[in-house]
Amino acid sequence: MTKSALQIARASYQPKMPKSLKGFTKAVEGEKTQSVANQKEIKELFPNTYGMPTIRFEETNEKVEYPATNVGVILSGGQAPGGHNVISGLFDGIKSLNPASRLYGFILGPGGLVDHNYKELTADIIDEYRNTGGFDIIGSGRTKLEKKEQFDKGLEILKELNIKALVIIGGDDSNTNACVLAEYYSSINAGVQVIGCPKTIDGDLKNTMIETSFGFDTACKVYSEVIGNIQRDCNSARKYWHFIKLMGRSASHIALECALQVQPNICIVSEEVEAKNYSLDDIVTQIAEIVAKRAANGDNFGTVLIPEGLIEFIPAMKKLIAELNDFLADNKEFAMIKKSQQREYIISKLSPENSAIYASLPEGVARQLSLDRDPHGNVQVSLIETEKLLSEMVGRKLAEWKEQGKYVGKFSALHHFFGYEGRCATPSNFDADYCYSLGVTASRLIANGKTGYMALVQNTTATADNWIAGGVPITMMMNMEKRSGEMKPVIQKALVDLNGKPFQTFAANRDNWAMNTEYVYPGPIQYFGPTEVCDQPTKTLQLEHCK
Ligand code: FBP
Repeated sequence: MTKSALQIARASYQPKMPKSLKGFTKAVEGEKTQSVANQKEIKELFPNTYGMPTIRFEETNEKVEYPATNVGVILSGGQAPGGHNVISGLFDGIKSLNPASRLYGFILGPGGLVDHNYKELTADIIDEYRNTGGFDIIGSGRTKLEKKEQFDKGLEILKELNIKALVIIGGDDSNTNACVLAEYYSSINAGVQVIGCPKTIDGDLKNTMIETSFGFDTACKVYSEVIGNIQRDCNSARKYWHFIKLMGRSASHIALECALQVQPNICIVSEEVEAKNYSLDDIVTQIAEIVAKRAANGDNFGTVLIPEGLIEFIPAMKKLIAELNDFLADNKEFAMIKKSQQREYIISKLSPENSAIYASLPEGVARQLSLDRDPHGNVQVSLIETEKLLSEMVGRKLAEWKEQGKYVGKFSALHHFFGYEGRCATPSNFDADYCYSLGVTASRLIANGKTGYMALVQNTTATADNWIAGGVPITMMMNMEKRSGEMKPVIQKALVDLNGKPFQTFAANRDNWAMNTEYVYPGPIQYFGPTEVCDQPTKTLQLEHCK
């Protein structure tokens, strides 16, 4: 395989690690834990893995002999930069404790465990993937591990390969499933430990114990580089408004972090939209007002950042989508209606409130809402081109204002969606170091016989030497939520905290950024060079840690 110069140089990068993981370690138990909410229900559902103490690893001079242990690893869900480093850290970690230990990777996600699809990850394979982006070492998948039959089928292959511990690298749902699996294997004395690792570019797997999910750092830096480039182009040509949608599913962490990095003219935060009960028209009016004010200053250009999940957070759109879901699921007649008449048909059938909103939507978006449905009959909101929806509606509003003599300016919009561009990027030094440390930490949790824990690395705004490695019982992060009509135990998702420092900092600056072009151009991620350029964590982490 031909490699780029950066790939070759990166292959020999030695990730920085907490002092406590470099030599011999001992596990120090903290307080016993409770789930964040619904303690009674969670305790009943997880009798074997509930209430365990937190774990912190400390350096020791005492050498302990560890038996050779076979370990399995799974990459679950969407790609996030640094996954390969979790695996290389895990590999080096188990080998450092006993060179006869072996690592097996299950292919294409949790489905690989159920289908007995695996490969042994040997040193030559691991070396090919150190410090690289992507999940291609074993692939990833979104199969949900939730049924007893899947657990039992998985156990067959774990037994056959003599695997004593399984590491599941995933987001909130995958780690919820890891916890259910840990509980089940404990309850039947299967002799298999299960350890989770916090992954997702979305940044929504974080709490009092987990400071950040891996991949968020790199993905945000990649998007910010490109947005910065667009801003420089925008400020050079001074003729376009750029509407930029950013991945992140429900939470707006990515959009907010990018806003803090690049200082755009506008950034919408879904959590604020919901809290303030904004309508689509409120959002459109706010954007149009800024466009008009900038035009009055002669600035017919700007940038708007839009979080992927926005549409679901606009209370009125949520209601419209719910009615459309029910209406289309029960309506046999609809499929018979000619395409050109479907819009009018829907408008005539919806409740007056939703009908008016639907009628106000641009043609393309209205069609997406009525046609693109997932296997459960839901509108696939992620396919809705919110960036086009907003720019079209802003354009219409400005045209009205122009007729009324309230606006004089030119409005020309361009659209972008950044998501996949960042998910497999070469991990930043932060993610390379953080992920490698998470992998080594997972090996230590295994060596100490733990199950139902998530590997954690804290104090991440300090230098890596001073990071703290340990584990948190997954049950501690859980609460009960309604999923597909049923109450289920799940890891609580972290949305943007409107009282938190990152949002507050953005809110304190946004009026200035809207009117005065204060763009920041972060440039590409730097892998080699001074630490203040190469090793900085996200603005979100720095602000949360008050730096
Ligand atoms: P995870 O939550 O599994 O980490 O995935 C994150 C994500 O990148 C979201 O931001 C995005 O909405 C989704 O995956 C896209 O999914 P897919 O890869 O299936 O297109």
